[in-house]
Amino acid sequence: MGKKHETQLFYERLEKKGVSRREFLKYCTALTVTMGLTASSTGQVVKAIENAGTTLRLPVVWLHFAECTGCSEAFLRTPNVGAIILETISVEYHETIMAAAGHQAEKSLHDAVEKYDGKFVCIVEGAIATRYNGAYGKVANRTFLDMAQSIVPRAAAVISLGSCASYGGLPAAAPNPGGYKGVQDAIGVATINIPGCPPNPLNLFSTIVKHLNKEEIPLDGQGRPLFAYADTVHDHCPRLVHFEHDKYVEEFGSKEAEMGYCLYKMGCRGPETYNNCPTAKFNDGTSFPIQAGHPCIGCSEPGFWDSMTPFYEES
Ligand code: FSX
Ligand code: SF4
Ligand code: F3S
Repeated sequence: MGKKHETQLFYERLEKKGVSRREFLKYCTALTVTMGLTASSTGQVVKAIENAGTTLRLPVVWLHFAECTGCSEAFLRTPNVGAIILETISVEYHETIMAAAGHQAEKSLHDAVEKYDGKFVCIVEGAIATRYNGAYGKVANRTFLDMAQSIVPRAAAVISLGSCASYGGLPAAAPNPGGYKGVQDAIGVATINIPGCPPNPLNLFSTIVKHLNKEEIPLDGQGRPLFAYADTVHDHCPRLVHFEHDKYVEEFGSKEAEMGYCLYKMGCRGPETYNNCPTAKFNDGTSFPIQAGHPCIGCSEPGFWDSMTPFYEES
């Protein structure tokens, strides 16, 4: 089959999932911006995705450990981005969206790892119990720890999606009786971390596109891609003007202080949280917590359930 025909079929498949070619291009532009590239690079991004959607279909093994599945939800509830991701990669195993169950599902996992040994991308959601030989978390009577130790090192790249897989997240919150940890800490394999509770699907997709393009993905000291996590939420917050205003009013004691729109006094952790929420936004670029009136709770920072609480109190 000719390349041109393949590309046409790719767009037809997207169309069937409700994503028009025009919308596809719109998302490619959003991705390009998220990746910190100039608009002139959009063509390259389009090509990479087209290529992946036609000839390549990057094999992905998606593991679920201890988590709430909010990370999968975040991308499945962004239907167009979700559809494009699913047309670009080939998900060989994903407990939430696969049709197979029981022994059949276990066989799919085993077969995928054998068939794509050293070639698949492993996306992990959720933390891993490490105490008592991992007894606190199992799938199909196998501990998360054992699964991770045998599957993760065989991947070409490992993406820890969400704060649980990245740093332990909620399952690792004190007192953490099961000794939950993020993937890297639990098994000592380097991971690309895309934290957030939930993380932004655009950041996942941008990472996948960079991987497809064989680009280097510079990370910060916490394993997060710098294209998404170099700045704090506060740096680009739409309420920033009121933050300064608030400080000013505080100093001069005006009544307006209580009416300030900055959520700092409600415990906003934007100034200490690295994430691109104000620019990438969620739900197809609709909004993000602070825009919706909720303070940032620092959900992309390691150990935030312990270090950022009590929420709603000024730090
Ligand atoms: Fe954790 Fe994701 Fe928070 Fe939930 O899988 S990052 S609890 S949004 O679902 O892992
Ligand atoms: Fe900073 Fe939060 Fe205030 Fe925004 S709402 S300006 S992130 S403190
Ligand atoms: Fe999380 Fe704060 Fe963004 S709570 S979603 S990092 S605004």
